[in-house]
Amino acid sequence: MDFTLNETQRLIQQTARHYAERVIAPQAAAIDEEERFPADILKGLADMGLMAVNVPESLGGSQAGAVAYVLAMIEVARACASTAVTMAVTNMVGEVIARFGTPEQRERCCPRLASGEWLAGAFALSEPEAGSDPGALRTTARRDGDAWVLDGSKQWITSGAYAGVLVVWARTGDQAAYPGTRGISCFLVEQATPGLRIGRAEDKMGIRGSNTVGLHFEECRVPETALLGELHGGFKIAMMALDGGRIGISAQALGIARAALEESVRYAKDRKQFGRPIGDNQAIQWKLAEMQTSIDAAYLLALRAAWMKDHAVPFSREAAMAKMFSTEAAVQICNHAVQIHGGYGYIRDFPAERHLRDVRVSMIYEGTSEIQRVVIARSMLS
Ligand code: COS
Repeated sequence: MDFTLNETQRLIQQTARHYAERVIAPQAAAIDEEERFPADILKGLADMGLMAVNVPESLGGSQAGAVAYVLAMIEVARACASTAVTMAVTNMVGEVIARFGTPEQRERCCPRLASGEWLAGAFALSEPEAGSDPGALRTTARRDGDAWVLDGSKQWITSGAYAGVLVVWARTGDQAAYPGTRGISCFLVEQATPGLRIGRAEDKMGIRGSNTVGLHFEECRVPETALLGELHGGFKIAMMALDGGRIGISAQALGIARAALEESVRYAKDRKQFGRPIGDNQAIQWKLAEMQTSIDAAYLLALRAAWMKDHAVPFSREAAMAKMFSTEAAVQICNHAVQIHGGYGYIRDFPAERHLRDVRVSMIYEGTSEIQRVVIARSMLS
């Protein structure tokens, strides 16, 4: 087995690391503190091709593959989790449009997302009553002449207030004729479309620099060309996009965990108690050893899922395994990091507390840990 990165992957990793360390990391605490949407940073990421890593070059993307995307995501998340999730969702949106869009949709949206002309894309699937069960969504789209008219509400939408384009799922077939997940379609709605109202930003525990809002569609008219993919075929598009997205979130969690571990190692060497560095104690050593081992295991799971995606091998189960394991390990690692830092882990002078707040949501969004277990077990039993 060859674990060597190819030249493109190495280049993307180095580019992301350099930018993350030089530009993003120094701002991360302020981004969190001020709940600042990192617009300048996102533009910088776009200039380096990191907002459309898996989008074809012909559409302005980097076409560097899923493994390269994982590597970039780890570096960005290691510096700032808020920036990383914004990057993750935008990459997912660009990819879904590149894959399912008409030539016109691809050419209108992908280059704008890739270049940063549109700072972000948004993925509007969840609703107040439809989170883990998106098949229960209630937003509707009805045909009116040559337009679609959307009505309903979405919730937890990352970058909803800043996205140039929002991918929106709505019910196009009535429940009787199209039960369950069958009558759902997918639409591209651009920012400032009349009838689209952006709700208030959520006051979150972590990733406070990312924007999370509700969306309200009130007689929101979009042209018939806004339909993405096949009529009534939207649910599968969401599932396929989330498969890829879950690899990204597993990498985000890994990046945050890496930062927490590196800071823990540094602190264990510097901090003296009872006349010697706390890292001399086995209690600390064991924690560090377990943290490092979990990170390596999570890294291999994420890379395997990404490699399968790059090689067009079905990867839903592996993406779910990577997300479940990486995010749960990362939460534990960030919790250990706070413990190793003692009282200093609980105050804002050190980043350990931010990592713990930031990482927690990774077990929830893009499919909870419980849903990942459902995906894994179903694939085993089917
Ligand atoms: N790729 C392609 N198609 C898929 C798929 C995937 N990964 N997963 C399911 N499908 C298809 C199924 O094959 C089925 O197709 P048919 O209608 O042709 O049989 C259809 O989609 C419905 O699938 P299923 O019956 O399994 O749907 P369920 O409602 O039972 O939901 C889970 C399945 C739980 C996996 C799904 O609802 C899910 O992922 N939930 C979490 C959603 C989520 O991540 N929310 C976060 C939002 S973004 S922050």
